[in-house]
Amino acid sequence: MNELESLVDSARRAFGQAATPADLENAKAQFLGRSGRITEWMKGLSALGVDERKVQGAAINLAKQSIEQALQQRRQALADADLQAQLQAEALDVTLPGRRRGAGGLHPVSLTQERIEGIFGSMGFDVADGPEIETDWFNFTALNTPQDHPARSMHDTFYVEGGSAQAPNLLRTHTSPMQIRHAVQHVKHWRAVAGAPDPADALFGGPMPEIRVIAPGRTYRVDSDATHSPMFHQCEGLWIGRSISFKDLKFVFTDFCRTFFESDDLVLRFRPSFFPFTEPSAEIDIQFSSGPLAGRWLEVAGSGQVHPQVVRNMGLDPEQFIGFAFGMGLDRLTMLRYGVSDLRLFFDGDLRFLSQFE
Ligand code: 2U9
Repeated sequence: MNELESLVDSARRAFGQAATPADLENAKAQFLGRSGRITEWMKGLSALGVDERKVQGAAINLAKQSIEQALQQRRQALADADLQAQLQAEALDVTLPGRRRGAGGLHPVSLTQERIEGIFGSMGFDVADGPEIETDWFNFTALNTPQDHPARSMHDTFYVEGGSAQAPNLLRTHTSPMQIRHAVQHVKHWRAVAGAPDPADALFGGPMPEIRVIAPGRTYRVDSDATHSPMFHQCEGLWIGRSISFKDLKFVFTDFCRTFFESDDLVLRFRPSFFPFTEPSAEIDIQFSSGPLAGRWLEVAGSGQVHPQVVRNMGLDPEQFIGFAFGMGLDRLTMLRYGVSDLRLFFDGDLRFLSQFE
């Protein structure tokens, strides 16, 4: 091996030992740089005669080309290794299960509503759903709530555009208007089936089926604190027939509460009260015998025998048709069932809270 060949050989080895592109560029400078080994050889040419210079010059050029080729190969090898390392580091495991979006779930108040619909459905109640913007007639007048009743005041009721000064439109303050709508439809329907005029008793060519309905849904009042929200949820119930009495109310509501709270030894207390649409009226309290709320009386609903004027407003004769009604707050029932202490949690939309009910 002559000297130039061993120079190429040592360049190849130096390049091979360079572990990074920076090392490689340093090694390159030793051989191809301005004061590198090849440049030294070139400088040596000037001392030679013409013929010898030609031969030696060609040999140096060949050596230079070999070194440049070795450099290029090493550069490529380092770049390839770098790419491989990068690919390795970013490797995807295509066998891993994908990250899915959560399937979502029902809001706790909706869970309560579905549960209530199921329980009353099993007792033969229809479920009525209808407008949240109501007329003064269905929200107040038909429910025997007189013009000057405090519940109509601007402080309680959200009034909306439409209607007249005497009969404004409003956001329903309870779901009872839906029950009036349902009852009126029911009576009209069975009158049409019977094809007969009044009086109601003789109409139906057989008895008119009883009115048995619940109306769950959103309701609105001007009120906002830890236990009141301007939008809240109610479920009201109505059972009208020829001899539906307070004892039926007691049986139905006791059965409902025991099923809803999954507690067979839960007891009820009916406390005299007043509502314009029922007479007599009662608040309903419940008491658990075990669990965190055991021994305390908790108010869960209002109720009563439907006022004769309200029966008349359904298109029925109160001498012949009678029954009971009740109303309860779905938000409060949900708080009691799940032990939630602040009503506002239901409406903040915080998934850390809501996802616990999925
Ligand atoms: C018709 C006739 C009568 C529904 C009733 C209550 C008593 C009552 C409140 C309980 C909690 C509303 O959400 S709450 O504040 N409701 O106390 N509601 S009797 O009476 C009716 C309904 C429809 C045709």
